[in-house]
Amino acid sequence: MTDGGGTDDANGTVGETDDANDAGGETGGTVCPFCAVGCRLDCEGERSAVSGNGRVVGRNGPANPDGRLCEQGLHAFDPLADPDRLKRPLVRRDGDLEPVSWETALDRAVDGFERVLDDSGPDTLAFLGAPRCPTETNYLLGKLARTLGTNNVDNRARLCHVEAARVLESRLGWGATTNSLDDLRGADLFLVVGANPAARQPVAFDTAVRPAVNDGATLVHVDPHANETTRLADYHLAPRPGTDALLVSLLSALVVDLGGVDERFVAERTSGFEAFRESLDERDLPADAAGADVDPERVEAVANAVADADRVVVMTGTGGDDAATADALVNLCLATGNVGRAGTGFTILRGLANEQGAVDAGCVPDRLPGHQPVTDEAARERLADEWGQAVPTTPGKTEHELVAGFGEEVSAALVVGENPAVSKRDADELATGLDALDTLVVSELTPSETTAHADVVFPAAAGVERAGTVTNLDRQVQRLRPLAEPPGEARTDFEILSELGRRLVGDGFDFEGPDEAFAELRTVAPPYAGLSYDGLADESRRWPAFAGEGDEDEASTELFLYGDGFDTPDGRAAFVTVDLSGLPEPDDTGDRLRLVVGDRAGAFGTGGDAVGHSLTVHPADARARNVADGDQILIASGDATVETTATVSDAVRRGVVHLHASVADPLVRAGTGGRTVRLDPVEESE
Ligand SMILES: Nc1nc2c(c(=O)[nH]1)N[C@H]1C(S)=C(S)[C@@H](COP(=O)(O)OP(=O)(O)OC[C@H]3O[C@@H](n4cnc5c(=O)[nH]c(N)nc54)[C@H](O)[C@@H]3O)O[C@H]1N2
Ligand SMILES: Nc1nc2c(c(=O)[nH]1)N[C@H]1C(S)=C(S)[C@@H](COP(=O)(O)OP(=O)(O)OC[C@H]3O[C@@H](n4cnc5c(=O)[nH]c(N)nc54)[C@H](O)[C@@H]3O)O[C@H]1N2
Ligand code: SF4
Ligand SMILES: [Mo]
Repeated sequence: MTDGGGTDDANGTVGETDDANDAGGETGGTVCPFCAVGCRLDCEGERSAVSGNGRVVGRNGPANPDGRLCEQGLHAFDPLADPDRLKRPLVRRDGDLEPVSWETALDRAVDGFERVLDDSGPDTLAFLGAPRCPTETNYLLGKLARTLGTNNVDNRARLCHVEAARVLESRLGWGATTNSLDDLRGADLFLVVGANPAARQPVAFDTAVRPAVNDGATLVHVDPHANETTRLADYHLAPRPGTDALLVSLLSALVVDLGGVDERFVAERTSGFEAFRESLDERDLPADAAGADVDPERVEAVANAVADADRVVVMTGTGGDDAATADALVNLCLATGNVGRAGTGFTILRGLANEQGAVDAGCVPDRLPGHQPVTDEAARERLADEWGQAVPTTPGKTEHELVAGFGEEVSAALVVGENPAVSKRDADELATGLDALDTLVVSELTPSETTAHADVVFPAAAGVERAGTVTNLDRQVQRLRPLAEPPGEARTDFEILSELGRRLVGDGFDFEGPDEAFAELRTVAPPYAGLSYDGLADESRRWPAFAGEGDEDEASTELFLYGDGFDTPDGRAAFVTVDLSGLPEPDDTGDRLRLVVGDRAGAFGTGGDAVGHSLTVHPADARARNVADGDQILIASGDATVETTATVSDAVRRGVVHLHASVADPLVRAGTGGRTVRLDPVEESE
């Protein structure tokens, strides 16, 4: 039973198994460079990716056990034939980027960084990247920042999931998905909040969630906008945007009343339940359902389903990433005993191929490799011993803060595989900030909005042109293999960072290849200590894999975390009182509508994305404004306007309009607080 239409099933996966290629078990070929599912793929048969006549085929891997790929994955070789690929280093001279030798480009980058270091110190440097790049590249980027004296290293892709990760880390132990994709097939109920895995992590959805639902598991989708995931849902709850924490807390209260508490789990594994139960006394079905503007009977039905289910899995995406919602969801998992067991747990639906690995390797301002806090003196000392350099003690700035400080607190930036010029922030202000940097060095595949402002551009190898490891959204560490050579003089980001490190820092950057960097990562990142680069060639593994736990890699074969206890100081997970103070006020928006932005993307830039840029508006809201399906309309918020067409559909809840992220930026920027918009018909021009 779904409310609203959703869109058609266009994002189904494409079966592409090539049995002839199965030699090498589940580690043959390489890993899809696009999303965090981490499907394995290869070049078909004897054909060659290098000469351009190769075709992408799926290979059986841990995340795509039947060799499936989605439409995106089939485009993994697109960069090989991209006429815009950068083939030579570029340096800005008299305003223009000109091709130069590697030596000249490296010298210019190093001079710029050294000048800024001398003039204003290491905390005026920014290092941005690299969630599309292998873990070893991320390790080098973090090491470069820190050995130069700053913790200003971050990537913006992880910021979409930062709150869920932070809540899981502080309450359970690790800022990562608790269970594994294989394990999800045993779930009885999926609670998907603010995400669209059917379209965004399609192979994971089609191999883990869809079969379970077809076998009778219940899918609950919580989203103000019905999407591809809603099509499979048994229940769709479309709350007022931003009220998820209230709705989930209400669910917890109802589940407790229904006797759905796992008393033994609560007694043995958790703390603070009584205070939590008391805090639920404030929940009231009619009032809270009205607050979230959802049908109370449907909420009750969902609560019954959760209370009845033996194994519940929570999944969150970019639309549900706030601390209160994550806290409320963890409380629900804990109360019902749905964590630390097979077929349960909390899945962070991460976006980019190595978003998790970038975090694991320490490409974050407040965590060292292996998720160790920058503020942990012992961890800093262990790292300093290995690196032969002191590690800076103060956490760095986030990417949002660093970009906002371009040209002010930040004077030089090294950007590896990001495009910070395209952002929700004011485009003109950002361009000014980028130009105001003393030195901007960018490693890229193709010219971008960011390279347009760069002083030095390094031509980089693409995803299928390099070796290393990546870690997907269920902590699976997989080996990459180059299927093609980089074009022209392009080099891997790993080689580029090694070279910069040798010149800027000296010792500690003499890596022959990613295998040597992985070996060093193991010694400084405890959850990777039990993995080996060679071992991963035969079999992918999941972290945490600590050293000295019997057989090498033993721990990492586990399908879920926290089976024996939580990684907290007392081994228990604490309930918390959810902070509901930040909920948006009930709508009193007059003729205005609340804007919800969807289809967030790391701009894969491949042909597989069917991008609809129209505004979805509910029939009642459309009628009240005399807007018909297909009409050209002007959406206004503050001084900002966007012109597009209207799609009138009950896929979106009343009072809310839904717009594609790529066109919503000017409105998001202008929107204050509630992000409300006004719709005006566009005057016909003469
Ligand atoms: N084909 C393709 N796949 C991709 C990508 C790509 O570029 N192309 N990019 C990848 C990347 S980088 C990412 S981060 C992921 C993103 O994947 P998702 O996180 O699934 O992103 P969206 O598809 O934008 O879905 C977010 C949902 O949140 C909903 N939402 C908005 N506000 C609220 C709210 O207050 N409450 C609730 N409950 N829901 C809300 C929106 O309506 C929307 O349906 O996709 C990845 N997958
Ligand atoms: N306005 C707006 N902002 C957003 C989003 C949005 O939808 N709209 N989405 C958000 C989300 S979910 C994400 S994940 C982020 C994504 O933000 P970014 O990570 O900045 O992603 P892109 O804009 O795709 O830029 C990535 C660039 O890296 C290059 N590249 C790809 N692979 C490699 C590689 O291996 N090496 C190197 N050196 N370069 C490479 C590509 O050519 C591309 O120009 O943005 C977030 N911000
Ligand atoms: S689901 Fe993700 S990893 Fe798998 S083929 Fe599609 S884009 Fe690539
Ligand atoms: Mo993302």
